[in-house]
Amino acid sequence: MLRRISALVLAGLTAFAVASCGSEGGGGTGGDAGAGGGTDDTIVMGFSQVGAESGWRTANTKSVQESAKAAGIELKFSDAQQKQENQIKAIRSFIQQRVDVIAFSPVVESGWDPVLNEAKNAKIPVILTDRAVDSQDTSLYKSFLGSDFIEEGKKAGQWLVEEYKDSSDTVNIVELQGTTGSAPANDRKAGFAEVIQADAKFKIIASQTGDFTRAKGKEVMEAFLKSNPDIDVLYAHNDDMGLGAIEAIEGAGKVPGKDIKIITVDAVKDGMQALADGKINYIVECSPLLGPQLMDLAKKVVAGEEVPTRVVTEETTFTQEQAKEALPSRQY
Ligand code: GYE
Repeated sequence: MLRRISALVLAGLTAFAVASCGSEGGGGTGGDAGAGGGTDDTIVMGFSQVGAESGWRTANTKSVQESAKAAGIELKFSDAQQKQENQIKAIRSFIQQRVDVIAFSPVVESGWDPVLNEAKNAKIPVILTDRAVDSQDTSLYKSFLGSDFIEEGKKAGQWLVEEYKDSSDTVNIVELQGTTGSAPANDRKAGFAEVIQADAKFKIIASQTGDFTRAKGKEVMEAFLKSNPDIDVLYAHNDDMGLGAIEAIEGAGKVPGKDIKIITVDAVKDGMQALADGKINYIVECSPLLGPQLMDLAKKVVAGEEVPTRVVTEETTFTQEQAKEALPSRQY
């Protein structure tokens, strides 16, 4: 009798395991077969991207799409156009389709617990890519792959401290923040502030969001220039806003890189070109090439292997001279 029961249990378990392996078996019970797409052993990943706001984002999307292909992972890609509600919808739809793994780059940090709990209840693992969430419950995701944005902000501040080390004059700084509530905007601001506050000569006289876009960077910089005649430094949370601001500065008859020194983050090609041309003074690198590492993590997570809860991207910084050297071989 006992034997019969264990045989039955075993058979049941095997059937469950087989179902779980395939793309349709991400943990749901029954339902619309084939919705997950792909053949039985193909991993299906639902990926919710922030949008297409910057050169960084374009390079990141390309990296994710190309790496999925190379890894034989079927990618369901969704563009949220910088809106959290679109990302929540996309994630719900991935859950409904019972994909094997969900990866997403959260546009803002807060407000994810309900939908992440839905994924957890459906037993679909989640990998945070590029940006973090502020959930206290770390069981809601398997891993967070991306940069240390606080560190990036600190590097920007350290360059400034060094640049003005021989002067005691006030340094008037304007700041173009990234998307309000996003991890890179919060952390790049905090890291920078932490370093410069050690010296009272550094003053942030204006700080506003430019939404990580060129157009908004230009618009906000125009307003900054109108209300502040004496700007020494611009700190922009990404290259694109810095590039937009350069147009505003030139439009106001000033010389970017000289009259107003500029620090940005990302190091995408257009930013590096402006750095090499002397219009930007310093760039803190933030790598968008997260695709290969993401696919590795996804394979492990789907196979039930342990993965590190945090994977930090390696990054450097560029001066104008270093940009000239690096430009010819820059991938993005
Ligand atoms: O710096 C910016 C993009 O989240 C690191 O988002 C990313 C940031 C990047 O729009 O250009």
